[in-house]
Amino acid sequence: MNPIKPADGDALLIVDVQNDFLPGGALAVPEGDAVIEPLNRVLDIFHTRGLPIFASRDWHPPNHCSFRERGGPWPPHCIADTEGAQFPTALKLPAFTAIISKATTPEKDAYSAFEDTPLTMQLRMYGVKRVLVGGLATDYCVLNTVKDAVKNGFAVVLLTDAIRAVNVHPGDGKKALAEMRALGVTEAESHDIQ
Ligand code: VGL
Ligand code: ZN
Repeated sequence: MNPIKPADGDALLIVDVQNDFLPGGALAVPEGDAVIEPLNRVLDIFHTRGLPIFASRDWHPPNHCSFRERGGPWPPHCIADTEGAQFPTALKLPAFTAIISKATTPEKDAYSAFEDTPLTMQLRMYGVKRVLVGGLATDYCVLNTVKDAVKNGFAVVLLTDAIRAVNVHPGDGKKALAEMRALGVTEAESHDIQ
């Protein structure tokens, strides 16, 4: 693979790497914890170069419409200010990481980190042209975040070893990957980021 050398105009965007999406969590993504090591590798590069780092988080109220007791598809997860909503301590986020909270109101869900958040504005303020994306889950929040990134005019590098799928329906992760490929997204592994 071609090496990618992050520089001015690049940002790292980590999607929803939160305790509830890791093994043992309320909405565990199979092998969700496997994204941490590759993300830490890329985090270190961005941190060292002083490049912008964004981390989105699912940040639901306790009565969120996506929860089963309200007829939604998911068990309660990532309730604001709970342990399950925290970033895992193993993920080495620098202090200046810009945190993007999403799906924060009871009546609306949002899979994309761009939906009802200031992310586009903040990326533009930093002069970002390209985002490197990793996180959870490939078939939900990563997919929808990548689609919106492309829609909003950003080039996307998908960190393929730093994503994992829920796969509620077998093959969802592969389908999501194909959908992102069709948008012209570049794929790279964390080791290709230099
Ligand atoms: C997500 C399901 C429900 C995600 C969030 O971050 O991919 N998936 N809420
Ligand atoms: Zn959610």
